[in-house]
Amino acid sequence: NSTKYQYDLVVIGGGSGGLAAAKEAVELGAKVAVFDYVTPSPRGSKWGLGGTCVNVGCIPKKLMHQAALLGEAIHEAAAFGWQIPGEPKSIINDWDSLKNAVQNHIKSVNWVTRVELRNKNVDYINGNGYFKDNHTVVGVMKNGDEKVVTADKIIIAVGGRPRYPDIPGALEYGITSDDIFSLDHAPGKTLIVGAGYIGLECAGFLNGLGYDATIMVRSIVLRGFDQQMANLVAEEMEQRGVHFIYQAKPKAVKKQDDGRLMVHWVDKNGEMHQDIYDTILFAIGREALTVQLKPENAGVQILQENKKIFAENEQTNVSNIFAVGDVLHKRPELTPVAIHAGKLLARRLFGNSVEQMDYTNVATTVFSPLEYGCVGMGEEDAITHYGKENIEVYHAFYKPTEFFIPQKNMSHCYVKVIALNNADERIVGMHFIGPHAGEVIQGFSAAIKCKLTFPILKSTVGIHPTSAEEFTRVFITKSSGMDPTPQS
Ligand code: FAD
Ligand code: NA7
Repeated sequence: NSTKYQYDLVVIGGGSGGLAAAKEAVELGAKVAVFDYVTPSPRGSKWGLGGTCVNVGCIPKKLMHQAALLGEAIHEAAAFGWQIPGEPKSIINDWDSLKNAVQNHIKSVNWVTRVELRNKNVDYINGNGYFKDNHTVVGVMKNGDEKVVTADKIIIAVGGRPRYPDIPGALEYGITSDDIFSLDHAPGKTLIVGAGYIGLECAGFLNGLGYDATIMVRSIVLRGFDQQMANLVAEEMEQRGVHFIYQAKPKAVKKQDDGRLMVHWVDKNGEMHQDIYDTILFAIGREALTVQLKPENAGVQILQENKKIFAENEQTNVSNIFAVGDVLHKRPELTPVAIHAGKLLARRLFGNSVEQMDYTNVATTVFSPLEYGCVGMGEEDAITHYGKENIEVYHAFYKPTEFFIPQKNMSHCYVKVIALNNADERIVGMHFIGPHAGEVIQGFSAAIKCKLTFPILKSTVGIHPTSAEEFTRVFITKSSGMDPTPQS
């Protein structure tokens, strides 16, 4: 332990990445403090320790997605012989119960997290941290007091918060993912602005819960993802009743006398439109919380374009200051990425490890009503990277067994495998749309790490009857022009 400073390590930000790094460092004998502070959202939402994922991200999102899937299951159950008392409702009766159940789960996680830090002897400081110099962090506490600590090493893990568009009424009347999971009234007819994965997921569960949901798309759906898959996800959502307004930008939000919101928007031809909603949710991307850190006091450089930090091997331009998680430039904004990078960084700093984080081939899933999981490259990226002539795309539409009896729409259940067409036929991308996509794709991401090739995939015996087995059966190449729809 260094004696020059109070702590060996101070972590600013108690979310996925920061907590993982802090817990690992303390296990390795370091003296550690974590600052975590949540500035209330413009609508006043606030939450406890644990960061975005636990409080306003992955966890509440997955729970609301699950609530929506259950609504779907109730309707299907009758086809399987279940007698459901009364008419199945097409809208959730009780938003409050759902919201409270979700919030209670979150509060229990907040509490467990605090206890865990205490048990591990990590000092938790509920203060808004900023740099005084490259070894000193000041935390502004709720009552305005300042707590000053010094540390040998500092990790920035402050994550980000949703952005608002710069249009009249947006900040005043709009909400974001920071508010939806704790909303104290049912959202009603909702406009979701932004067609990234957060926008799609929110629209998907709101529609599944029975609320009228519309997505306003500025350009394309799911930028950065394989566009064929993205469009299949959107088509399926549209068939389930989500409305899409394409090529449009919001211009103003006004509150009417009856409390509802009038949204004005402009289409690609410059024509103005308007409609009335109960809720408007902005999901137009997130902003890293770096400026508030006063990084200039420590000499830490942030990128002008997006306020993120470029940190090769998680080390910033200041040698004793590091960064993990969503604040990192050009790294996937995902919880397991932040956790893994945080752990490995702590092991390098305090445990003589040399293992670096591998940010390639990280699997992810969009929890849209029909889920989309993928690992590796999309078709467009593979073509750009390897050239169209050097890849082969295998694909198939398929029919999940559990969809037959309730006669669910199967037209968007689809798998795609992208492989190199050289000697070893290494697989560079796998894409799956269907039920439980995350569960399906996780194992394949380990296979890709083991350099999975197309012949090995073909020689893998499937598990019948599952949707995942479709990956082992895929044989139709796009270049053959053969019909990829099931022939039986
Ligand atoms: P965070 O978890 O955001 O933690 C940062 C913490 O630092 C916060 O508590 C913040 O309040 C605090 N803080 C900020 N500034 C300061 C300061 N100056 N002083 C003290 N404390 C400060 N990822 C997935 O892998 N799967 C998903 O399904 C998924 N779904 C998501 C759904 C939504 C709606 C959202 C918004 C995100 C989702 N994510 C998902 C992304 C995931 O939540 C993030 O990638 C992850 O939380 C990033 O972790 P982090 O440690 O970088 O930051
Ligand atoms: P993303 O993935 O950055 O997507 C933002 C979406 O919002 C995207 O469809 C954008 O369209 C759209 N957008 C951005 N700015 C505007 C404005 N001003 N008006 C209308 N629409 C806009 O953000 P998410 O919130 O889904 O996710 C945030 C991150 O969390 C994401 O990077 C994940 O990795 C984790 P565009 O395609 O730019 O035209």
